[in-house]
Amino acid sequence: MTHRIAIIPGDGIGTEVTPEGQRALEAAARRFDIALDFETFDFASCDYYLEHGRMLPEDWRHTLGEFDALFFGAVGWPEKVPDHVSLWGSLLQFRREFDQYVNLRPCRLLPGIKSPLAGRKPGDIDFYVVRENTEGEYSSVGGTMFEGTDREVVIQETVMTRTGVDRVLKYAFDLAASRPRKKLTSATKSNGIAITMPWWDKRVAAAAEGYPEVSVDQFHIDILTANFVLHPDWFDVVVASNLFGDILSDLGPACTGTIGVAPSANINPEGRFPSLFEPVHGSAPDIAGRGIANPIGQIWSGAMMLEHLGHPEAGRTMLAAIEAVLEEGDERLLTPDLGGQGSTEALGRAIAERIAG
Ligand code: GGG
Repeated sequence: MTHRIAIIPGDGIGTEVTPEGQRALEAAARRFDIALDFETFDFASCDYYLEHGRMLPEDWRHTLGEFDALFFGAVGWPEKVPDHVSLWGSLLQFRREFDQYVNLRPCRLLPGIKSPLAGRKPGDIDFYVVRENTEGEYSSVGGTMFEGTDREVVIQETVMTRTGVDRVLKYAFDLAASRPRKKLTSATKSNGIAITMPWWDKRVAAAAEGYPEVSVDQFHIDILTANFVLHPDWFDVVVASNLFGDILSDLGPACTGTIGVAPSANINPEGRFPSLFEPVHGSAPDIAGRGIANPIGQIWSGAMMLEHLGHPEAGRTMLAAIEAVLEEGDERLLTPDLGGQGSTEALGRAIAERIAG
């Protein structure tokens, strides 16, 4: 069976790291005899917007819906297109229309990387952020009145549905139950956000009844961010609303040395639509075009994609190759965020060679 993969590089360093992700995937495919068929698209980028007046072609749902998975780079270049236009016009459309309601973001201190948190070593930081990915604070419900006057009013509603929240909680509890520590932490703010968040807490408590083996705690988001920095070893699976999950899944990888290595999977667990795999980092226009972006987040996202497509050994091999190259610590290969002088391509090639075996 051939897996059809749509590659959507997007903007900035997305166009530099996706080829390295593809190189690594091709190496894994050769080694494990997996048939992958790639097609690359130029839409979901600000340059496409400047040419066409929109981020996506009209028939994008049909075009991308035919693929088994989407391999995405990054979106956003605020000097070309306002960020909310580029994000809402592309990535958020994919997540919503393809019902990718779980955003799974591993946060792990890899060997060879120095955590900015004193004394932490690999094994000390190893948890998942499970981010609700289709509703919550990322809502298009709201509006503006009296725009540009002293009476200007701006409203944006948070939208939480029982279906939407319960299904992501189920995913997070299932994940926690499958892990040795069996621990789930919920991100809340029910003291200040006094309608949606107490309700979120109630849905967590209701879901917990089905998982007596999972120990559950919760923190308000403010102290939770502090605890990510002070006690990252406390966490196993952290479940959060869309906005809280977005913040936590940048902070978590920052605690592991660099956001450049962090992967993510935007999953439609039922498999009705293609899932999307992308690094957590954005398009980084400040370093785009210099060939120094870290490709590991993209390559690790490729490993998650192969696991999702039913090839766990290939995924594990890709991650082991990343770890081996990091552990060797050759500064000529490591990108500047890892303390080296290497390039995106040099690091990508080194990892692909390891994957090839
Ligand atoms: N590869 C991730 C990416 O392009 N991120 C851009 C961004 O701003 N994302 C916000 C989000 O994930 O909600």
